[in-house]
Amino acid sequence: MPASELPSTANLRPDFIWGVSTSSFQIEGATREDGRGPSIWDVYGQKGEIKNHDTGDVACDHYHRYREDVALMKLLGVQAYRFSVAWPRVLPQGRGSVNEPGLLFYDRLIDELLAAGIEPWLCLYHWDLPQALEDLGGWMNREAVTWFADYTTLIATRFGDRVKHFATFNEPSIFNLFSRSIGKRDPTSEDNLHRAIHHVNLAHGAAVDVIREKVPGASIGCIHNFQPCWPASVDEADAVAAERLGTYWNWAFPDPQCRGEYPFLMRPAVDPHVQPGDMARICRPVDWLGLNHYSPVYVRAQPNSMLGFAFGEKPTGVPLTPIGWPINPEAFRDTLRTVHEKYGLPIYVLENGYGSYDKPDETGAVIDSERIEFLAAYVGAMNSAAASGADIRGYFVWSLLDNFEWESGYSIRFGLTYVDYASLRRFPKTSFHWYRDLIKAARQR
Ligand code: GCO
Repeated sequence: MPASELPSTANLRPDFIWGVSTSSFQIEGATREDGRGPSIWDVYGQKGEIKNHDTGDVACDHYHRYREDVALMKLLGVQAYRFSVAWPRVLPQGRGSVNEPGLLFYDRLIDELLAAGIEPWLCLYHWDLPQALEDLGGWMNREAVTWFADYTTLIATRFGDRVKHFATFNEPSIFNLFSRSIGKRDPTSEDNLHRAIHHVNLAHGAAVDVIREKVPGASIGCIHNFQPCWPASVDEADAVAAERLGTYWNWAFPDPQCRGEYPFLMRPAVDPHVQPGDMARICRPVDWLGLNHYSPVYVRAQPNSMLGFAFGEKPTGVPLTPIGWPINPEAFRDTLRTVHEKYGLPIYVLENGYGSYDKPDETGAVIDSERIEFLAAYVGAMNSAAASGADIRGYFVWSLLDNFEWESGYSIRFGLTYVDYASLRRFPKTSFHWYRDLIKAARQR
């Protein structure tokens, strides 16, 4: 599809929501300002382990530039903005004393969004666990359920008068499967993995109950990364590894949260951590499923590793983004259909985007036609999924801004807006203008 052409959105609901997404650690900076405590990603970055020794200390300086960023969202014409609260900014030790300046930042951000006519979608946890809680075992400690419920009480009580859309977690499967690399700890045992998975599911259920009690009319969900896991070869061992990873990547959280049971494949390993009544504590009624999707995952068997898998080679000829992620809009369409059929809940696509190494041209413009082609193809695929009955209610691009891309630091750019990290100036890319035109056209239908 030529970059300038807009995909069809004819099968999307008239009240479909167009948005953009970010997360606290990836854009805020000000990691040591106004009483914020350290998170596990601050500590990990201070060890120099992240590419180019990058850290989240400054990031996009959103903490000071949030008004400018809300103005960018208004220019885009988005109806909603998904952000996350940095737990250690409001509870520096993760529990106990509250940091008022931290709460005031989110008050200001939420008020600025509402004044701009943009709906705040608040995610409670996007990976920046307070280090003080990690030191007590983090998600491997069942106490984390209480810590998270208390944190949720603080947030729901403070912001529930203005925020009505809450996500408990961002991508619980991803931070459980891969966060073991944080701090380069030796891969922890599979038993610890299943312990953490279960406690995060319990924390989700506890948070849903808190929000239901504190915020009348709240709309609550959890944001999952759903991506098909395919064997990298025809070897049976790779097929087994792909099936195993797919279970943990896609179903280890939505199954207990929405169906009250773990997938069969993981029950022998997780059951030892399940106490009487736990599954009912986890399976609390939610209003929607958040769906993050980028690409299918190719898997190979890796004996003597946690869960026995590794990422496999992509088959030759598979189109890839500059950062090596397969481009497959049909996989996105099929994933939307599968999730709809499996859970029957409204779906909001809360992350979809294109990672690249964008650079300004000699005129200073950032022309990202490949990102436009990617987004057009994926929006078209989403429209097809809706045509076949998937109840899709929103699409949020990842991301508003170039930002801190975890282990890759600032080397990879996902933004509709280019961030010059030296000056912190923002420059809308051509995809920014394209997305603005898409939203305008879709909303005029
Ligand atoms: C994720 C996270 C985001 C990433 C984005 C690009 O899915 O990993 O939610 O924080 O930055 O997906 O990798």
